[in-house]
Amino acid sequence: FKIETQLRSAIMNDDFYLHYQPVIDAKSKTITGVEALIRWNIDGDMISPDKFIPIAEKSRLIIDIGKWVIQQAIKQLSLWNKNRSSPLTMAINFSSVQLADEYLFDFIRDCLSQHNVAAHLIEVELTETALIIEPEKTVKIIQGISDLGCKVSLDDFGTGFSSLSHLHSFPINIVKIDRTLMPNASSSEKVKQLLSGLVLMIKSLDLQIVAEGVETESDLNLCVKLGIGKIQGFYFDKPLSPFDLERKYL
Ligand code: G
Ligand code: G
Ligand code: MN
Ligand code: NA
Repeated sequence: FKIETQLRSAIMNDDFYLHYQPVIDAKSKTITGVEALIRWNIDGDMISPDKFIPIAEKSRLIIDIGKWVIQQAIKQLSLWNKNRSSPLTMAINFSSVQLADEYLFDFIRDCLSQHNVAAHLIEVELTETALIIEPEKTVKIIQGISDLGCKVSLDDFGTGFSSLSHLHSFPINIVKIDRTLMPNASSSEKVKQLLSGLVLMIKSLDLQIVAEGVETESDLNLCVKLGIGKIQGFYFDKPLSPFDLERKYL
């Protein structure tokens, strides 16, 4: 399988890189952190992670790719936080396959200590798909991540397998509301009602909320009105190279 072979050599040759999307405080409109998103070019063409991550998962190459992402993101965060009075947070996407790696905790702990980064600044993003595969085992793993001091985010909430039980049966800290729940010009009042109800519910559980896919000023105003704490989306910026993120935000 060609792309699998290419993935293997990309790991060897250090061909991946990370872009970072700013996460913005809804009230102050200042940056509070970033989400790391992997990028890969072959011969100048960008291959979307939506395309290669599933292949990397099937072949378990995602374990090594994931380690590279963790290491790189923590190193970058350490550099950015050197000169800051309020440290940035770093959200990192995790695949369910990575959770099966028994050395994951040790690896994260070693990276944090090597780069002198506080665990509470790291947000491990999991999707609900990851939670439903082996729930009992997954609760223990998430608890382990929590015990390291890292935060746990439930990503893409409101899509696919969304179940409200996930909000209380897993030790999570943050809910990221999927961009499909952000109203756009053509969406009905019902979408806003749904979002509003969802936000109330998540807040009643004392979980932090990040709204994804905020693309317009009206999305932003709605989020502020609903009391959503943090915003991510094209209204502020797409995922940026470290150079561009520094130039625009730091
Ligand atoms: O950045 P972009 O919209 O292209 O990301 C597409 C998808 O790929 C998103 O669902 C995102 O969560 C996933 N993704 C991006 N980077 C990583 C990564 O480092 N690890 C994993 N497991 N998924 C990632
Ligand atoms: O699944 P996950 O939330 O990890 O995916 C994040 C991806 O969503 C990023 O790769 C980014 O390209 C994409 N994204 C971020 N903000 C927006 C937005 O405002 N609109 C749209 N359509 N996509 C976004
Ligand atoms: Mn994510
Ligand atoms: Na998401």
